[in-house]
Amino acid sequence: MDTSVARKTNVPDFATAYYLLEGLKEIGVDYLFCNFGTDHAPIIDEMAHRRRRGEPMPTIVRCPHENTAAHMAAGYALVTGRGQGVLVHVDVGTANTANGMHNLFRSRLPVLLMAGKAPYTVNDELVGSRDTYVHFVQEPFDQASLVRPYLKWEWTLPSGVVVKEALRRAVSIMQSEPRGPVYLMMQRETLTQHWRADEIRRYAGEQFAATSAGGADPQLVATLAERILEAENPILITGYAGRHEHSSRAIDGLAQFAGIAVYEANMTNNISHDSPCFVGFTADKAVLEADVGLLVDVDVPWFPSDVQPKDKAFWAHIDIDTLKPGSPMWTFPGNMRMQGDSGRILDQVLEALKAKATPRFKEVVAARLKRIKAARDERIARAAKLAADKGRPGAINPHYLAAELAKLLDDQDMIFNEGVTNAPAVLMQIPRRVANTTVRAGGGGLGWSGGTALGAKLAAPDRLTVQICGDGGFYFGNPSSVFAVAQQYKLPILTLVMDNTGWNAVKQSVLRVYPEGEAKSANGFEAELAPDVHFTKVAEAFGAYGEEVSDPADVPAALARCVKEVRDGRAALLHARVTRL
Ligand SMILES: Cc1ncc(C[n+]2csc(CCOP(=O)(O)OP(=O)(O)O)c2C)c(N)n1
Ligand SMILES: [Mg+2]
Repeated sequence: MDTSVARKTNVPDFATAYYLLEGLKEIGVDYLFCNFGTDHAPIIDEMAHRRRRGEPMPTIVRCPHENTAAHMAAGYALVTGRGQGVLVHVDVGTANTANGMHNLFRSRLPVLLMAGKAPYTVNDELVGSRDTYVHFVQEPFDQASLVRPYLKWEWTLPSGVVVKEALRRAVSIMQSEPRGPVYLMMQRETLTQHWRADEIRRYAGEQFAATSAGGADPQLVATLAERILEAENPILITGYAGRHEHSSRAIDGLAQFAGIAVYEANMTNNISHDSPCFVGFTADKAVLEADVGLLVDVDVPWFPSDVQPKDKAFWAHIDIDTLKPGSPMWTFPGNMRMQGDSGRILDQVLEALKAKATPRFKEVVAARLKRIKAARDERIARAAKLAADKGRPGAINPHYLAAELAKLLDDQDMIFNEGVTNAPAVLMQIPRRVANTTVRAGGGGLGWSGGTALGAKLAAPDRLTVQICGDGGFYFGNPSSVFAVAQQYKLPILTLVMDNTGWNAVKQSVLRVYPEGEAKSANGFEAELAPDVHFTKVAEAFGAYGEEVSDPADVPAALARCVKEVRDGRAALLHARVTRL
């Protein structure tokens, strides 16, 4: 409501929530993924107000579950690099985003999480005072503690007069590398406060750039170039450099110039899998032999319980996040650590190397590239052999299933690989040419792939976005909420459920710790879930296309039908009965 008349001034006067919506749009929040409650009454009223006045505000995407909202923001940020808004209900809605905040934080993806707080007035002193039961029970002492381990910044808006300042601060922090979630809480009485438009400070958008990451100290660069010149077995392991196109190009360029074998560790694909230097997803054997190693934007390059690098090896750690301040324990080697933009740093290294390269170095590199090619050929042959076994009826081989899906995908299509124990088959059988098109979560909170595929689809409508999950992951993802959003907002995604009848990862973990234990003797791994379920019905309930496949012979046609449905605009789910746990 415009109360300027009542206050005898020509300057219009609006509620804080009005400026909040305006400010969000100004900082580049085009979408608000929302799950509403009583705390949002002022915001919902101002949405209608701004709409009536024809004024810009973020597009609202209503998500039946917060898990979908949080992960849609993840998918959108993965594609665009831009954090969006997630608006949830006080402490309870925040709690429901905790799994998502964990995943976004560990994936270094930006998001502005916002929640109301229970009103603080109880006697109707102010507009927005407590007026219902839940307002008396939804006020914990420390609401932010529900997600604090996964935040870069948090604040409770103290007054509407600083709402735009608060948003500027939030966006500067979430967009600065390493990116991640920020959290703003707002009480109803603050959101209903009125302020004259000239009391709200305006900002030029361009004055709030994120902090940009730079290159490295030239002396360290020179030392690393020397090491690479002398190396016999240099390797490079990367996890998330491929989120930036220039880093992907820099890795491939350096690797090809210096004959460096490139391995990928979680979370995305970083260089073209057609690159002559790309050799796979497990560096274990190479780590044992490497004399020079580059860890580039990576969280877990190998498992130290499986493999230890040589004592005399030289490791350069080049990362946007060398310190890993979010991890109490991080012990991977670094004879030098260079924090910054990996693409810029690797370009510096390549330049230094080119200046120093001798004819002898070029000969060594040529020989090394031959060895790398042999390792590549061996890996590709192994993958083909694994895919050739189609499995049996009721036990489709995941390698074959994934290889058949690969035939239907374009280079720009995106895979969200939550295959858990079948994730390696997906990686191996679906080689990607474009960086950042096959993604796993940086975190470990299951239930992310559906929402993330939806958010990516919203950001890239021309791409096919594919959710691949296990039967366990399917449940965690609140699939009814995912398919409801797919239907309501016309975001067709492809869901492939690899159903092995339960939690194979749980069974395998017991076997790793107790290879000959009680659980094994009794064949009691507490891992089986309900048998003979029909996940297609969940999709069908929301107008999506669903198919079940259990005979390997039917896989190619079933996949083709599902992909066609999605490309034609309707979400589809293929429930595949794969090798049982
Ligand atoms: C939110 C959450 N709860 C529990 C786990 C522990 N967990 C890790 S893998 C896994 C089993 C997943 O089952 P499924 O998706 O079917 O994959 P499978 O292990 O069968 O390959 C579980 C329960 C987790 N990672 N995240
Ligand atoms: Mg399973």
